[in-house]
Amino acid sequence: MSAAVTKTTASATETVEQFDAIVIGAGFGGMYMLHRLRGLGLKVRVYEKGDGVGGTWYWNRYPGARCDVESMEYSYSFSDDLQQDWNWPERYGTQPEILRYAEHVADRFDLRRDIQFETHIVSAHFDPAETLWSVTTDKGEVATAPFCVMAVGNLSTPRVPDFKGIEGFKGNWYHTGMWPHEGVDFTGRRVAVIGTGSSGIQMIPIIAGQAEHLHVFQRTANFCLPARNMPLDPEVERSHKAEYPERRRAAYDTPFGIAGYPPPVKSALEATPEERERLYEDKWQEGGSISFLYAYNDLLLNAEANDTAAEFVRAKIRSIVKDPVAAEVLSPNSHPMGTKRLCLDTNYYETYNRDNVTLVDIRNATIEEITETGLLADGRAYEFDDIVFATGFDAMTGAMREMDIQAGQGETLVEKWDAGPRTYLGIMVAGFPNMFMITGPQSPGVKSQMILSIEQHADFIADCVAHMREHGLSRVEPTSSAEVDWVDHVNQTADATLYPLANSWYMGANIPGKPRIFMPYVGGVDRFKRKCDEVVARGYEGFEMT
Ligand code: N01
Repeated sequence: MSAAVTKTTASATETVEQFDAIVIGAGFGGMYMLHRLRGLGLKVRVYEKGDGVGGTWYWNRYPGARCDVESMEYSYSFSDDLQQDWNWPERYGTQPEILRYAEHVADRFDLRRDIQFETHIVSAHFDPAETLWSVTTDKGEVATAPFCVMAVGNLSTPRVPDFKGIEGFKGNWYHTGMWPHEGVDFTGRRVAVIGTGSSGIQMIPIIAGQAEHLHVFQRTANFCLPARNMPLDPEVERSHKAEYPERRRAAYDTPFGIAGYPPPVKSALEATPEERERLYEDKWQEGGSISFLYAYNDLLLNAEANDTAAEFVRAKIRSIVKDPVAAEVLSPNSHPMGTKRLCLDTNYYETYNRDNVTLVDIRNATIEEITETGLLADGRAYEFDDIVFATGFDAMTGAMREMDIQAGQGETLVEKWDAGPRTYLGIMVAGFPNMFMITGPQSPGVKSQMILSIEQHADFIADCVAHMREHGLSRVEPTSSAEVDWVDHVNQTADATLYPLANSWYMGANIPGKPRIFMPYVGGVDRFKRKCDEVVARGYEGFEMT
């Protein structure tokens, strides 16, 4: 049911649009949520900041942007016709291909008619008396609905560090997560890239091929594995498609939500050095990160085991990069391998053998300021035409913390999450009834094949809404004790691994002042899905429905 009512307040007459559900964000999460809720007969409005669908793949248009999950996996499973019809040309999808896919899905399922583009939600307030969420847009429009779903993305709040002097820079500057739609040609230009995470590592080889000179400012060396991208073999595609439904089901029984990799059964420390070398070499040649992390069962649990893999990669770097000083700087030694997101590269280390590329080690120095003509780091002035910030995102909680979210007289979400996110299953927050999150903090989202987790969460949410409607219930909220238990479980699970040892965005460590707490659930998609299924089987255990 939907309607528009006109309210007269002291200051103005405002039209309030009414829906059954409001979804914020039209990336892969918001699109599928819309499809599911509409399937229940609900009148849904999706609000999207961009002027098109696709979320991450709409914004991150930097050169070389490509998914690090294989294209046959990184796609929706909810429609077999869709997955059979769509053809991915390469092993890993490029940003333009994935965006085309998102647009195709939007058209194929007629999603656009319920999406309001170029609209940023600034606040979401819950009225307990009416059991209604009321959202306000940046244009001052107001809409209400009993249910509100945050499909705002985990890496959707780009972070440009507040470098002194940035406003005075006379050249151009860019952030990977806000890339100009028309693209950027760096031919013949003097360019700086700041940051060597997944985004930086993908773009550096391409910018190096265009620029007159490229300086890369590296604060922390990352572990990169070869992607080994290639055209998708038609036979691989055919056999994968023939088994799609079974493969998708099997993916839910794996930690990362990707089937087809036999789970490791042995510790790295049980293998001889020669055995390990052979296995790591095979994985290196195969390309991709899952296969490598699956070499042994304790690479993310035991520091000594991890170091065998880390040393293998460091030796590879030394063998590829000709300048021994640069090789040393590029060799990660401040965190266990895999505790920051592993990067997949194409010619990344080789790029440092080019004459027009200079690596600047800022591990023990900061970028002091951006000047009119470049930047000052470690007391030295550098001059550039263009500066590219590949400095990442206020991850996992950034987009929701930017919004004014409150429910009645209680804490705002920002206050509630002051010491780090607290959720039940990464799907709901106690004290915020009828507000759901897709792949929120404390879910396995970012540690899994995202689209699979998105579908699982959106299905959980849609099924919950359907259950409530069927039983005449209007309000759902996790109990405080279920939330406390889940937060404890998420923390204990992370603490049993090496993950908290890295200063990663998983820990909030890239944002000054952000609480340091490991935010994703690393118990695996398999355990998480089982837990969610049990919760439902036990009548939505841990949720209070009235
Ligand atoms: O961001 P990041 P990203 N001065 O946070 C450095 C996904 N993704 O956009 O490590 C100097 O990883 C920072 O240094 P440090 C993927 O999940 C996926 O690259 O904090 N340097 C780091 O080197 C990924 O993990 C794909 O010491 C500063 C870099 O900037 C996530 O998005 C592709 C700095 C930021 O790295 C984020 O990746 C791209 C400062 N003040 C992204 N501040 C694929 O699917 C930050 N840095 C392949």
